[in-house]
Amino acid sequence: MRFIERLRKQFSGRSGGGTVLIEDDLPWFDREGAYERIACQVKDSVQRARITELIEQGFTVIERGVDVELCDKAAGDFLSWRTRHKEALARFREPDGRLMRVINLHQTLPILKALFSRNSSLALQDYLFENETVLYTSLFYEQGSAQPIHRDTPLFWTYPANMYFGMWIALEDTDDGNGALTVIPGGHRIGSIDRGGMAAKRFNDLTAIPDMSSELWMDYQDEVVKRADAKQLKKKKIYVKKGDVILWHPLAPHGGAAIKDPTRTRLSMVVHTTPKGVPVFHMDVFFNPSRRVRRDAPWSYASFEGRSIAETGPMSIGHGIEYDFTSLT
Ligand SMILES: O=C(O)CCC(=O)C(=O)O
Ligand SMILES: [Fe+2]
Repeated sequence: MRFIERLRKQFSGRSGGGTVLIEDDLPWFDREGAYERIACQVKDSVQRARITELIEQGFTVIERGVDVELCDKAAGDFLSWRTRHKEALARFREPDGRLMRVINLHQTLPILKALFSRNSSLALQDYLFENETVLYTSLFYEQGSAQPIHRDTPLFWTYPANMYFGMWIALEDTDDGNGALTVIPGGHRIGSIDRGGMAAKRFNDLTAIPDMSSELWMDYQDEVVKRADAKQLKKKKIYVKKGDVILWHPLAPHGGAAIKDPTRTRLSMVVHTTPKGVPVFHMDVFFNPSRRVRRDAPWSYASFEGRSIAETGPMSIGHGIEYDFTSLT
């Protein structure tokens, strides 16, 4: 281990106060007394309605959460980046031609950071997090994801639990042609799932669970969908306009609708937010509830327009594909 890393570890160990277990706590706004507190503290009726929708439905839409001119500028910078790297990007296309989602593109195209820092949904998130909202990671989509319904929690598991929002920003209008974002309203309230028990069916030793296990991912998402079906909850496509922001609850089941017109783009960016200093864990922790973890985030934050952006790594595309992404500037 390099000297500087050793120092950092020692320092964070001291200031972080050792390790903790992640209790399966719901956030304060899902607990008793939340409505009274919100009624008392949030005077703005539009803001209060959004918070109520987020609590009850698992998502809310902030219309014009981002200025449309900024959206056009961000889309323009993405499209010129795509043109600049047309040849290189060809290897990162799915068999149906769609570009794979781009991870942390905001680190290459700074305009994308402004979609976060100038986003009017941040006030609401700061309030619900009871802390400063930070950008943890981002995903940029050229086209609809057509992704099956899922929860993000196995890959965005925080300490304290459920301190995460998905903040989805439309850079174009969405409809059935380009595959709107889909949610299951109420799907965040289907009871707790015995993740440790689920994992024990796949792994004799829970400490052997990797960061990402496709089997466990499927087991968990299948259970989420099964429970939502049992409660007769239905999928709903959320049609939005350029500049609108969809904010989803950490436990909200969501996905991408089928794309009817594969020639269409659906330029959008998802920012995964957390409160500042909160660490985020993956499946090795999510599926092993007795695993102790550090209580503080190991990454540092850069400042951008008065907001904090976690230094969680440079841009990349596709998981586990070896490539020198520094060439795609
Ligand atoms: O944009 C979409 O269609 C889905 C995105 C999503 O599920 C995610 O980024 O977590
Ligand atoms: Fe997701």
